[in-house]
Amino acid sequence: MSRLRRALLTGALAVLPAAAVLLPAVPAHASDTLRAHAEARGKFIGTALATSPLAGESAYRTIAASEFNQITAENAMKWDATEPSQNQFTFTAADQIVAFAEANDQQVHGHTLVWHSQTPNWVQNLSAADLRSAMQNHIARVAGRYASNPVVKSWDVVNEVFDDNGAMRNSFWYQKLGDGYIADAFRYARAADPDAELCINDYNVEGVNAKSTAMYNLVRTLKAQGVPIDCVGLQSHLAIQYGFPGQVQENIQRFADLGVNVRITEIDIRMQMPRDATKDATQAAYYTNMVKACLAVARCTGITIWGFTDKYSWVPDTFPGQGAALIYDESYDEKPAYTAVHDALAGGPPVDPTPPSTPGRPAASAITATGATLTWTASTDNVGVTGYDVYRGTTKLGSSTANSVTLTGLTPETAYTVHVVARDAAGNTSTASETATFTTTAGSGGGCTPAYRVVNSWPGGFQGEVKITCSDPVTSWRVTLTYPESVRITQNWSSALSSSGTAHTFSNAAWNGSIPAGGSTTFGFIGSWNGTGTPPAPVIS
Ligand code: 9MR
Repeated sequence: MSRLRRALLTGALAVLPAAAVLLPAVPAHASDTLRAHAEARGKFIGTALATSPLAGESAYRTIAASEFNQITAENAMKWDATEPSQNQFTFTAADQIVAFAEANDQQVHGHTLVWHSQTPNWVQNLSAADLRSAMQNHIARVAGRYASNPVVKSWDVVNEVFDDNGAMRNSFWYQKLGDGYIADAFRYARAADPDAELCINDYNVEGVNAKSTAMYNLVRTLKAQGVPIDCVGLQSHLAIQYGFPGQVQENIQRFADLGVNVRITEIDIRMQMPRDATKDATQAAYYTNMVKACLAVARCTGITIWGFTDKYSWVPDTFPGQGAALIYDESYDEKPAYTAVHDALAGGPPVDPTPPSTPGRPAASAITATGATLTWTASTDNVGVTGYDVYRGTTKLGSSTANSVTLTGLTPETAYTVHVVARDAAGNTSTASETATFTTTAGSGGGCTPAYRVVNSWPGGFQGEVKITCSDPVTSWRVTLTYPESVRITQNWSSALSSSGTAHTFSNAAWNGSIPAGGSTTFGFIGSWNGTGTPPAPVIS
């Protein structure tokens, strides 16, 4: 029986005044609510709220108040709600959400400042210069309104800027302002609310794929440029018929390693209707996986479910025949998905807040044209060090569970300045070690010839391939493809990729460095470019 049902039967809700909109939070120690368990783990568990049931249904309010410690407005803070006509701001609905959160000791995530959807026509019809100043004004007024409100802690500054293949979405923002609108939006948001956590948010970026890699590269670039970005939102609109995304925890961790927080911002997991026990169990397992992936990474701050009851969900309207995506059914009864989220939050050891100590400065030995061994003084940790990562700047060159690693695939006659970071099982990372610099030796021939071809292309993208044939045996190889500025490499295989500006250097993966005399090996990649027809040819070196 649901907690709400029990409360109704025992008359606990009868003491509420009929018109009560705001309920006090349930103290964590007095219940086993989702929020109590999340708080014990140092995470938030949130829900998106719709203003109409919030005003009209006590069951909706009771669960929203008691089970969650974080709130996102499902629609009330979007541009069409807050600035339907230029410079005419309305905050009635947004303020209701914030007031509910204040009354129930919940944090609010603002959603969303700059998006191509739910943005009025008047915005879309502006000239480039007017659009930029309208964006600045909108961010200043909307984020600025809540800047001094302690419950409004974070904002989705830009939403859904990518296509699924990793290219920039060709939205009216991009068409008129180019991709610089993203950095501008973050700078305007920081100016409007210096203390808020500022996020980029998107869907289909939960696992490691072309789109999440494009997002990763953008965040890395923005950080390198000093743009104030603090967080990445993985929406997580999943469907059981499409399978669970691959490498979710690894994906969260790689963003965390860039020095940004990660949040699951809009999770729901839909199915083909009707529900049955098997589908419910699969859905529950997917919820478990997502919650556990977030719990496993210290910088993943929490999980927001996109609503909580199947009575109110965007899914059936958008995907006819699909639904039942949330953790309560239409009668506010808990589903197996509720238990899954609950048990994942409740299970496991408590949060470990302590990172490992700083590793010693690495010492290089066995330096060759393409490799070197690094050794350093081990870190210590209150629970245990689980591994080390070696970086050159922000590029990870290698990982190891011990305090030594052999790097491969390096470039001959090149200076490498490297540092080491230690991590523990909770995903905490140490501060960086002092750097060490070594220079690889000159390479030896091998008589290798790269043969490049485009395997397949489509508007805005192509699949490329390089076959390397060597007359002498080699134990490592590398090929640099220099494309025009418009080309991005979004995915590669059978190779390691290091990009510097327009030069993309592919080197061997761990398993295909050795090519015998007369032998060959092939690697491939996906490129995107903002054109049609024949993809641009690279200069090969
Ligand atoms: O759930 C929202 C729905 O009520 C709106 O009609 C819809 C309009 O585009 O937006 C839904 O929320 C979206 C969110 O703002 C951004 N990510 C995808 C969500 C589901 O479409």
